[in-house]
Amino acid sequence: MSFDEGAVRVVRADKGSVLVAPDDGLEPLRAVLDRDGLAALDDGRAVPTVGDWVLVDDADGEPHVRQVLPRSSALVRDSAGATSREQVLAANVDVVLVVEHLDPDSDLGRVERLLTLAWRSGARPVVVLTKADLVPDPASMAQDVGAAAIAVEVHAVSAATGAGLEPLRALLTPGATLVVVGPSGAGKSTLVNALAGRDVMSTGERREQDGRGRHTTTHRELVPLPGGAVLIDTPGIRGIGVVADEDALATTFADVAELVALCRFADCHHEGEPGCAVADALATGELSRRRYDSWRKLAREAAYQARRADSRLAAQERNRWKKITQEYQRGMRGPGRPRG
Ligand SMILES: Nc1nc2c(ncn2[C@@H]2O[C@H](COP(=O)(O)OP(=O)(O)O)[C@@H](O)[C@H]2O)c(=O)[nH]1
Ligand SMILES: [Mg+2]
Ligand SMILES: [Zn+2]
Repeated sequence: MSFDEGAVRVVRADKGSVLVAPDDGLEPLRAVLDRDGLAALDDGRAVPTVGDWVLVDDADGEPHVRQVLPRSSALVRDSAGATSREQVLAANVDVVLVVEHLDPDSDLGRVERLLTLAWRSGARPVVVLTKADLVPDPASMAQDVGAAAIAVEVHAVSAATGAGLEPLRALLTPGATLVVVGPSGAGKSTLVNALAGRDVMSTGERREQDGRGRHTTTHRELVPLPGGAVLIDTPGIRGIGVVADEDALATTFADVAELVALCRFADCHHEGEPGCAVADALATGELSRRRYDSWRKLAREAAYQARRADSRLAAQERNRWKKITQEYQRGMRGPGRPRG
């Protein structure tokens, strides 16, 4: 087949290569990254990730990724490693399904964290509460979660009974890209299978049957759904880092942001200053201590990452000038002048 005509979608990204889905709907094909694929990282050029649209060149017989097209949205996590780089989890996503189980009890702090990640991506978040069949009153539990998910649809579903899946099916419009994020065991792959109408992903249940490793979903993977939408399944990511973004935080915590705007001092730290609207709301119970703590925690992380990004930027700038200076000095010696 030929890749001449237009972009193809990355179905799965591996080290040094990607699987792409050709338009003809045939089996995905492997394309290697350019030989300078790793150098591209330092260059700030995009390394292809699942959901990316890429141009592939197979003129020399071996398909390789020539270019990653600009992204309409990117789900970015802080990869907190020594390299302190951001990791793009998925690209060109329209809807982020924040998946959380109802049993055991939902972790609201985790939902808030993933909502912040979703808002920052540019995609629209929707909360999906799984395992509704295991609790007596899923509707009221969904309402509680809804209080922590301002301006976001919250749906309680059961993949076991099929209850509550209809509103999610409504999101699967032709051409739409959705991604599921959430802890391991929340039922993400089970949900993907339920929406796909067939077992495309292996789930926790199967793992017990065929006795394979502990985590069944090991790769982020793009699954085509009937009707023309695609869904990206992800493994549960422990301690997912939110990448600094004041706007995303202010959207997730719109209620807190509203209070902050009412504090008497513009630079209020909400630590006992007079006229602090946040403290007042805590005192009356209008703002819960839990939500306040969750907001403070994410805000601190965001501030830390912003500082780290700044120093990273400064280091890059220093390197850039060093290079320019070196090139300039080489230039002074004269280009192409015979040596000695
Ligand atoms: N009762 C019940 N169990 C579910 C539901 N969804 C998922 N599970 C179970 O939860 C476990 C983890 O599911 P899995 O999809 O692998 O979770 P993932 O790690 O988020 O992909 C499996 O044993 C599923 O059968 C549900 O709606 N109801
Ligand atoms: Mg899974
Ligand atoms: Zn205040």
